[in-house]
Amino acid sequence: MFTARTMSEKYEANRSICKYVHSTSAGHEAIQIAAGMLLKACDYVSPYYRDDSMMLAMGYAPKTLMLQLLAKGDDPFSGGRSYYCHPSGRQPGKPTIPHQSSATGMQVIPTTGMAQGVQYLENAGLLDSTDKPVVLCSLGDGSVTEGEVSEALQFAVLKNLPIIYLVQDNEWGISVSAEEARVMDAFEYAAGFKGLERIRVDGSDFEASYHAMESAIRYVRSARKPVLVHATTPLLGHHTSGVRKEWYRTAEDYAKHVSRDPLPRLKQLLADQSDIRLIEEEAIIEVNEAFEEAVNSPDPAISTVKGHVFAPTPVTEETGTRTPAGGSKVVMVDAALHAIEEIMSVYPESILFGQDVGRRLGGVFREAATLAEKFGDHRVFNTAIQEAYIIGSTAGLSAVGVKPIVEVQFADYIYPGFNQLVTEISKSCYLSVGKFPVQTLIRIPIGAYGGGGPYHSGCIESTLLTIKGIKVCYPSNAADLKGLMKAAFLDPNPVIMLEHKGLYWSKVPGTLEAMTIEPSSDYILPLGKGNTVTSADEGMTIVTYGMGVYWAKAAAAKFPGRVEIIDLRTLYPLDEELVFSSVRKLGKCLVLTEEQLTNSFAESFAARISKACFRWLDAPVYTLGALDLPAVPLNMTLEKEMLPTADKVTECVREILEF
Ligand SMILES: Cc1ncc(C[n+]2csc(CCOP(=O)(O)OP(=O)(O)O)c2C)c(N)n1
Repeated sequence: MFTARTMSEKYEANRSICKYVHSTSAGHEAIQIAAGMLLKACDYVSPYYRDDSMMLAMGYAPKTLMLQLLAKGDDPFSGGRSYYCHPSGRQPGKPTIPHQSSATGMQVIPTTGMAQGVQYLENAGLLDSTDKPVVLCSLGDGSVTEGEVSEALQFAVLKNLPIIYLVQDNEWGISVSAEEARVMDAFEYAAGFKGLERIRVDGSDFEASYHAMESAIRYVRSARKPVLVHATTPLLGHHTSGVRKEWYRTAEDYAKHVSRDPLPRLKQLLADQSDIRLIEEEAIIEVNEAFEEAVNSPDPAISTVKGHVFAPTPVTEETGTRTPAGGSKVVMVDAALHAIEEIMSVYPESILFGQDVGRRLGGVFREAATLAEKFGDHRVFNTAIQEAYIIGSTAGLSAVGVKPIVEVQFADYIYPGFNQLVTEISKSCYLSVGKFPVQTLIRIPIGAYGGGGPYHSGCIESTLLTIKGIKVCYPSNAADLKGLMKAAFLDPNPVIMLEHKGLYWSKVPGTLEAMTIEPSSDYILPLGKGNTVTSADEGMTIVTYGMGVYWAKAAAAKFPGRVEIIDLRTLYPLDEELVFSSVRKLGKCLVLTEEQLTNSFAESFAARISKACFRWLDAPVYTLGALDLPAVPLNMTLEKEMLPTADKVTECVREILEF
């Protein structure tokens, strides 16, 4: 405790050196040290940004923490990419810590996902630990009021997950006081989650904290059920080095907190037993030396800046049999279903969940039908309407070694889960310098057809493609979907599979070719390889994907031999070379999308094509997409008016060819 406090004071005394924003545990030490001491190497923990005492108690050296404080190259957590006390680690002999973001409360879903993963592995006999792991999720009281926290708590009690939620309540959320933010504290709030055991403790009293954490951890380790520990603590430091306490706290408030300082209390407790002065002197020497070494440690090499956006994927070549002799045709929805079935029969660590994908319905498009019967309800199951949990939990599942496949029911409903995708999943690999890539496969039915209406027909690819650190597939036929699904599953990174509902059954006129001979179970199609659907020696290129492929084919039929169609199949990574070489050959190009056009992926790619192919172009690079409306209208005539059609594409192609 004294070491932690000395570190905090050292940082404060050296503000010009400690220039990156940081928070310290000053005031919170007792409960954090108790928690850190009691965790075992088999456990999992998400410390929050104020948990440096917990880190010390788990055995991390002051210097290790200081390397991150100063954003140094040797910072083992993030290589100088993230703030103080944003750890991540898989160190032998210590609990596993997945990537920690700065977003308050957002770690609660991924951390609950870890407990879900532990439970799955344990029940499936796949856990490689003789001890029963527990998961600890640490957070401040100000974060408990966030919506996503309730999704996680609900899931934890529903499934009886082995997790301890440790809420450190200092009654402040920066300058927002407890009275301003809530009518109940975390302990009272937890009472609403049936089955969540609760413990209230004075988190500034080390003995009481130790006993509380010990009983919480013992309970979770044996009962395999969740518990919430509500620890009251004073806040003795600043909110962060950048948001100073004197800006928003009164002298009376601060004095009240100081009167509950855990350090003098612990000293009093140990007065007869230890030579406290000696311990303190040693701590001061250690902190000073560590600080000096950390200060003198080199900054990260500039060349590291682009590293670890993704973990390397083992799938780089197209392999297996795409068109088996004597094979039969399959519609896209069944190709997807069969791909998942084949994956799940080979990988016992794979699970599938989402709304309505369980036994009763097997997906609202029957895209998961029969899977629960085949693999059991523990591997294929329904969730509540919790897109944040469905997406965000996969970060935790992946961290413990489960391979999740999840589904968002309609593309329009990605948004409640979007935060987890951006905040937690996309950044995990980069900010943990490759230690925690998130292996997740997120299936999302997408697109419009025949009166699907608003909220059920939207496209989201441009929004997704603004996120760095995820991959996005958008296949247009059954064989591609099946092959890409396999590659996506084997990819150690987050992959989103956009599955066009209008192509699922080839019922939309002109989309029969979305049905293909079903590839063999060994067929794998790597991400990032486009397909030349029709070739031409003169004329123009249409670059498209998804439903656009069928509009393009219908239009191309009117200009035989003059239109080369490239189906991108994957939007990130993108087969730019295939596109550029086609456009350089033909000199004219249309980028066609189902999305509203302005500021879309299509527009941005068109600009890149213009730049890369400028000297070969005989016309501007055209784009065609939907009208810029906020939603796809329900009425089918209006829908048709909004979206591209084969006729609209034909007109555009004529104009380009005549240019
Ligand atoms: C989602 C999100 N919104 C806002 C912030 C900015 N912010 C950082 S810390 C903080 C207060 C958090 O309070 P609490 O959870 O009680 O933790 P404490 O800092 O008091 O220990 C806020 C609003 C953030 N990091 N994340």
